[in-house]
Amino acid sequence: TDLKDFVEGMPKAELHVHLEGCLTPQLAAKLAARNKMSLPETVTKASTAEGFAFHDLTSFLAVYYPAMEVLQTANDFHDLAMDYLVKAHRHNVKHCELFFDPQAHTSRGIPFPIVVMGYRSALLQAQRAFGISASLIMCFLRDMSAEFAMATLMDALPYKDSIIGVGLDSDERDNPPSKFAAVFQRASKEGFFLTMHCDIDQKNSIEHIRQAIEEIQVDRIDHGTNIVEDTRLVDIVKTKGIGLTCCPISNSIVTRDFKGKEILELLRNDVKVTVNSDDPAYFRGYANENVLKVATDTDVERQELVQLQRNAFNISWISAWRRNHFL
Ligand code: ES4
Ligand code: ZN
Repeated sequence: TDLKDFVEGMPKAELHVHLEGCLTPQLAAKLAARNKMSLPETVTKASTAEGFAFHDLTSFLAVYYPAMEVLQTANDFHDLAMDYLVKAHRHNVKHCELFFDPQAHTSRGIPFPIVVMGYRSALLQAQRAFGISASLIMCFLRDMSAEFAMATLMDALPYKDSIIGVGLDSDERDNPPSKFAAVFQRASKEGFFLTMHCDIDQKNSIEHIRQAIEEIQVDRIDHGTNIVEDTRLVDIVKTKGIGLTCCPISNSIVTRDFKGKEILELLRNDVKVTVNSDDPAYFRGYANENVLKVATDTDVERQELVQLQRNAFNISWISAWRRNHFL
């Protein structure tokens, strides 16, 4: 078969997608109208028919957070999640674990339960309608305080039925994993799986990866491809079965390198690397486009494309509920 058909036909799992990164210009306009708001000028300016357009992390974040203003009601969060889940289903995604940023909403006055209940109802509806399995991973904003993160963790305790893990995102510079050691220790004690973004801060990325593995004891690392520079850390992730959730199209824009070489090197070294879409409305690529980028821009073999999806199902938290999660 044609490579594109092969990629589209593969059953897939996505473990690194931000729900707020699924807000398309079209949906933002619809929600703004419904809530009788006007879109911020930065958001309108970055809108194109294919999605939002920008060229680096700073210009991305300058659109990403202001665009979230249109998310006001539980119904808005529901529609955002459903918009992604319908597309994911069309891309043959069978299972997804979706990041969300509650602090980006609670900090502007939206109550935590509104956010989670809206997302949760979409996940349950999609599960009934087309059998896709989906759960939530709550990310803490690393450029905010550890105290705010801890308070947000407390808010999440009644929602363990849909929130299976916690993560860490936003601006990595000067915000190392160690800043949140106590928060992640408590989250682990509560039965949440642990993951963290480690990549964007090139300067300290190896040290951040080391902290995530040795001090936080994460179950996965988001991005993390810079680990290829450190054979000791590569050996540890192999031994512990720690998976990496890589995002080629996102990296090609934010770091100007899609990391295909690193993804392939790690894959061939039996590290559990996976391919994901990160912020598909902003980077303009859902599951198929991201896998296809690796398929066409590297010398990866078809069996290896299958292995990337095997890795994703293997490192997913699909059935491995932690024993103390509901205690
Ligand atoms: C993100 Cl590309 C990127 N970097 C940091 N934080 C994020 N949250 C959503 N997308
Ligand atoms: Zn991400």
